Amino acid sequence: MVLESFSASLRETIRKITGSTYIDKDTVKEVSKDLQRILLKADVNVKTVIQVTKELERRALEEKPPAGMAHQDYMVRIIYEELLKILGEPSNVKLKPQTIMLVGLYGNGKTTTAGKLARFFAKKGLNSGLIAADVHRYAAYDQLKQIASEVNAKFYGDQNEKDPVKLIKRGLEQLKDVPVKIIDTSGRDSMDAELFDEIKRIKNAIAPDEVLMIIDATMGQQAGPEAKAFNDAIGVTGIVITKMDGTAKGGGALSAVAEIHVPIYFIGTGEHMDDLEVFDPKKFLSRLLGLGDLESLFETVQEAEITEEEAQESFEKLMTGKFNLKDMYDVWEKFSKPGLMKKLVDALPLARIPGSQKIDDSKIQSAEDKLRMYRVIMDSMTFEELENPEIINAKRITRIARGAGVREEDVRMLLKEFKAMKNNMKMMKGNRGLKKMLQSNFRSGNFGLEDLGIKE
Ligand SMILES: Nc1nc2c(ncn2[C@@H]2O[C@H](COP(=O)(O)OP(=O)(O)OP(=O)(O)O)[C@@H](O)[C@H]2O)c(=O)[nH]1
Ligand SMILES: [Mg+2]
Repeated sequence: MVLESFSASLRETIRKITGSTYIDKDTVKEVSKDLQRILLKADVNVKTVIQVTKELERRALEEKPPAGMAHQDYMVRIIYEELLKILGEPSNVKLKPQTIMLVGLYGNGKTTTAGKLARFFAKKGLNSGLIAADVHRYAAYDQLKQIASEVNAKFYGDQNEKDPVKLIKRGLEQLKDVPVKIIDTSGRDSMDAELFDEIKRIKNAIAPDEVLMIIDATMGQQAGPEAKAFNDAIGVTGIVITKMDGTAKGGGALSAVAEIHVPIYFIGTGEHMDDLEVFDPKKFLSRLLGLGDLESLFETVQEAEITEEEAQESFEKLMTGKFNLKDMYDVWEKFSKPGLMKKLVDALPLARIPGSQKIDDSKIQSAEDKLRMYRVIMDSMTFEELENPEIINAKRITRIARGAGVREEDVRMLLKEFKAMKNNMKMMKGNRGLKKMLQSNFRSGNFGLEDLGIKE
């Protein structure tokens, strides 16, 4: 994904800051120049780039970091805050029964997004019905029908009906027991009066709860005026920027759209039905900056089907230091899904650690291999051993190693790591304030930069 190279350069800049011994005028200038180059490359408009970097320079030189915060960290925080300003305010669909109308230009991804949204709602326990209201393109009916079956959504369409308003009204009636109704409308080559007339007529007739505009990221800064035109004409409640996976212009589209003050709800990151991400400016940015995003870490854990209760339970066990190998086995089992580790690592606050290396895929691979090996080792332990690892003596180690087909050192390493983890947790236990904060955040899933000391 092109965003990755953007992210890599930003992380490089952050590393430059956290790795420097002190922040002087030269460092500030250099960082500001780096940031200019990175933002321009991401297609953010020149005026915004200059505004951001000027403010960065001013604040970095004039402001004093709050007590206890290193100047380097404060500079990272300023970058974060200034970039956040160009991404707009977070907002999103509500998780309740509703009618959503999708609008946008030809080929921008409306029909695909209809399916992605149905899947998004399904994951939250809400079924969707898709209504094919693109009466102009003959193949549109089949395309949406196929997508609906792929995501297990209900479908309504009528290839003989040429009036979209009549069609939609019948569709809404048919699907009245389905909580979320998503209406796919037709696109045009360019903004024209006919298109606007049609979508205005639909909107007035059915009064949808949400009018989502679907915009292709490859439009870059041009996404701004397009969004403005649609918003002025029919009132847009939220925006989905698609094709963020394939373009260097994503930054241009995001910043230009945010400027017109219509919230960006989602970004599309691929052609598959799962390639839809909730757009949360804070999360998005901390991930780009490599500051770690514990909130999306939490989400990833949830995706791996760990319920909140399970997470809470594991957390409590971890915090009491009373967990045993079996608990660790359960957690690792969930974490050893292919690809999950990479997601987790991407979400962790690694880049903030001065001198830390970017964790590359081969390292992740070897961590995954190691976890897999540990699971094999644990598979050849008895229940008693898993519950009371203290009883594992040299004789037992020999037996376990043989059973798992690994070296005795590997078994010892596993036990050593387990012990270290337990000790760390015990040390944390002594810190009541820290425990309380972590626990309440853990429960609400509400981790943020604040927790990393970036915000006061
Ligand atoms: N890479 C990528 N491709 C996407 C994304 N969203 C949609 N597409 C592709 O873009 C093309 C057009 O998508 P559609 O969903 O048909 O667009 P549309 O707005 O419904 O088009 P019309 O109905 O013709 O106006 C398809 O090939 C999709 O697979 C995305 O987020 N990433
Ligand atoms: Mg379509």
